[in-house]
Amino acid sequence: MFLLIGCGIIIVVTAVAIWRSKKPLNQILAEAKYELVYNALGSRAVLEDMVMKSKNKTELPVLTGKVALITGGARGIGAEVVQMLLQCDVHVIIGCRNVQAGDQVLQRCRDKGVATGDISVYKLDISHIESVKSFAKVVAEKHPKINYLINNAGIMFGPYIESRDGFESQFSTNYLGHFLLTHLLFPQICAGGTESANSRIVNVSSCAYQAGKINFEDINNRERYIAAEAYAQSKLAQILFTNYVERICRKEKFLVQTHSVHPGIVNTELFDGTYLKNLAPWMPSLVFKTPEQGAVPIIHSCVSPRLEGRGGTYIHNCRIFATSETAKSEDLQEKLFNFTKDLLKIDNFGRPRDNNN
Ligand SMILES: NC(=O)c1ccc[n+]([C@@H]2O[C@H](COP(=O)([O-])OP(=O)(O)OC[C@H]3O[C@@H](n4cnc5c(N)ncnc54)[C@H](OP(=O)(O)O)[C@@H]3O)[C@@H](O)[C@H]2O)c1
Ligand SMILES: *[C@@H]1O[C@H](CO)[C@@H](O)[C@H](O)[C@H]1NC(C)=O
Ligand SMILES: *[C@@H]1O[C@H](CO)[C@@H](O)[C@H](O)[C@H]1NC(C)=O
Ligand SMILES: CC(=O)N[C@H]1CO[C@H](CO)[C@@H](O)[C@@H]1O
Repeated sequence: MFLLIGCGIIIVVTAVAIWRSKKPLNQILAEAKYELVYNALGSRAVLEDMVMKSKNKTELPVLTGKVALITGGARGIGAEVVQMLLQCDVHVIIGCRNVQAGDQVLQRCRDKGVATGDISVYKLDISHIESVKSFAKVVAEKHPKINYLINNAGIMFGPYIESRDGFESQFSTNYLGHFLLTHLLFPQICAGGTESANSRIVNVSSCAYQAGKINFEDINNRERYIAAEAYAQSKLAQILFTNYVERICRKEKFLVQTHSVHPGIVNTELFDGTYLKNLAPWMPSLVFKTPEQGAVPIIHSCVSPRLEGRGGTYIHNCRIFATSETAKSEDLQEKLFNFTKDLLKIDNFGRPRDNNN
């Protein structure tokens, strides 16, 4: 029954997507392929979310004195993550474009009766290199120790736009900016780890990574831009990088571990403007997770004692899931790492000099 409805929706959405785009045939075919793969991945993930509903659980321990940093914490899944961290009595640093919106998150939590925890909000445009640098500088000055870094800010699809630094917007927002932020705050993250509790870097990725490949020849995908392809690339890049950083941490014995998380298919503004939401606006609220449910696996990745010492893993519905061979390829991880260091002109990953590069 579900399968039938699922297939029906996939076909209709794909057909409309093709019909809407008045583009050359090979582009249409490539886009159709992506639409199909995406909708199949998405439907499977929705089903998994339903089947694994009871697994979507996390403890909310008391973590007084711990510090968390989240990008994009002012709305969507991020805002729910902030609330749960406050419930754990964590000090939460929010990096977001609209500082006022960040402050309002605290107010809303207080109104709901969450009396613990505290928030510091600083301005951050993660797609802009200068903004990431000045944000990291302020944070490093004020917070010598960070226990949890949650790389959450993200965008999906949209037309081809380049960031101010000349990178395709999904690549620069979902991946590059977080690479730089992780690099710049690495000393503070290392300082947060202890023998009994590693600091954790949690990357909010997506099951869409499975459709991704890294196009080193044209990293912006400018030659042939397919929004879904670029999103998948950015999410695959995150996972490759998470796994690479885990290897660095184990090799250098840093008290840090890393996780990639797929939050689930979650009803947020991320889907605004997609064919699915235009066609069947009632669908997401019916079958997708709520933002609160999407926050659960992210919190789990930050605080679960069961994950201690089990870094480099991909978490889905609070379970460790195997990733694709592509994501596991150490060669590809290193190639992308080298490539990104060159793009950002970083020659000393994790050891920033005077917090500038
Ligand atoms: N929803 C899903 O089904 C789903 C599935 C898999 C993965 N994810 C991932 O989950 C994460 C959160 O998504 P969401 O569903 O909560 O989306 P959302 O409701 O659209 O929220 C996105 C967040 O990212 C922030 N952001 C976007 N661009 C930014 C920039 N340049 N600088 C700073 N912040 C920026 C936004 O802040 P502003 O208020 O400033 O725009 C907002 O807080 C994303 O990484 C997404 O890829 C979501
Ligand atoms: C998380 O992903 C970003 C890219 O999105 C990367 O720069 C960062 O280093 C990753 N964190 C870890 C621990 O790998
Ligand atoms: C990455 O760079 C290092 C140092 O420059 C080099 O030794 C290594 O071979 C490079 N790896 C790949 C896969 O290109
Ligand atoms: C569907 C489901 O079980 N959702 C739950 C996920 O976990 C959060 C927090 O533990 C609950 O509030 C949800 O109801």
